[in-house]
Amino acid sequence: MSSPFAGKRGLVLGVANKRSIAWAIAEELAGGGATLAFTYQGERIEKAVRGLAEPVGSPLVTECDVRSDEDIARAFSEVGEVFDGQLDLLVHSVAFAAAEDLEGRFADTPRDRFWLALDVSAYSLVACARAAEPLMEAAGGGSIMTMTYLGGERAVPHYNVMGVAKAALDSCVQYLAWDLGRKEIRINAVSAGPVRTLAARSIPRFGTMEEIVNERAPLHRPIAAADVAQAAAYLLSDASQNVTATTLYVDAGYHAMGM
Ligand code: NAD
Ligand code: 0WE
Repeated sequence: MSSPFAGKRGLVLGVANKRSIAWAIAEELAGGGATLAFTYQGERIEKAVRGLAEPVGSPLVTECDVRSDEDIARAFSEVGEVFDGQLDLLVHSVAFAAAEDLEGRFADTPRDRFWLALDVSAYSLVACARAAEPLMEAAGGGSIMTMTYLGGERAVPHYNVMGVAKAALDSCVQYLAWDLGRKEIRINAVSAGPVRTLAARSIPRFGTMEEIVNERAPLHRPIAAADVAQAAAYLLSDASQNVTATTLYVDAGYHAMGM
């Protein structure tokens, strides 16, 4: 099984740089023989994403701000063009909350920034799944995965509005699984422990959080993006053909602990 993704066509949302979880997943898929299109948010990171996508032979790198219905429609139409109207795999690895809402009190989150976090981090999955649906149906089915975090199920200090967004995202996975199941489209989530990405490094006290997990998780070790990528690859591959609407934890077992 050296080429589990041979002949598969995928779209990856959420690469910002080489440390992005989305990039680790892309490397795993491309290594398994998949052909991948990429979207990026904003000109600031375009060069980095093009630089990563080119060596893996990507036929498409295009801008997509997930807050924009027009961007999503254009990006998926371009994907349809390069992949003959078909798509097998979709990786959604996108989240955003205003930095000031990831410190201080959740109770102080203003209305506009509450909706911003839910728009980018949860609704975007619904919009992208809907846009992928006809392409995956044409391919005879497909597999979608997204990235979630324990902070959507329990209160993790400072995760705040992102936790509420992940709770919504987790629920979206379940409702989308029901809608898309009849079309042989599966959708699942990977719940990762703290991974040192760009988004993570800018979070105050991220180091302390990693230490807590290393001390309390059954496996007492940190999580690498590559570990997450292998779990994602399983959920995207035919090896998980009867698995949908689930969450796979890649957190060294931390989620099972009560203290
Ligand atoms: P990252 O910063 O590399 O990835 C986040 C991505 O979201 C970036 O590529 C960014 O461009 C994109 N994004 C933000 N706003 C967007 C918008 N409006 N339109 C389009 N794209 C937008 O960080 P990451 O840690 O790789 O995060 C990827 C996913 O993994 C997120 O859903 C995050 O919540 C989740 N996650 C991360 C960790 C962790 O510890 N790093 C743990 C569990 C889950
Ligand atoms: O989902 C995440 C982080 C996502 C994220 C990160 C940022 C940093 C930069 C969303 N929005 C932003 N906005 C920015 O301006 N994780 C699971 C990693 C994470 O973030 C935390 C965590 C963990 C774990 C924030 C507080 C507490 C724990």
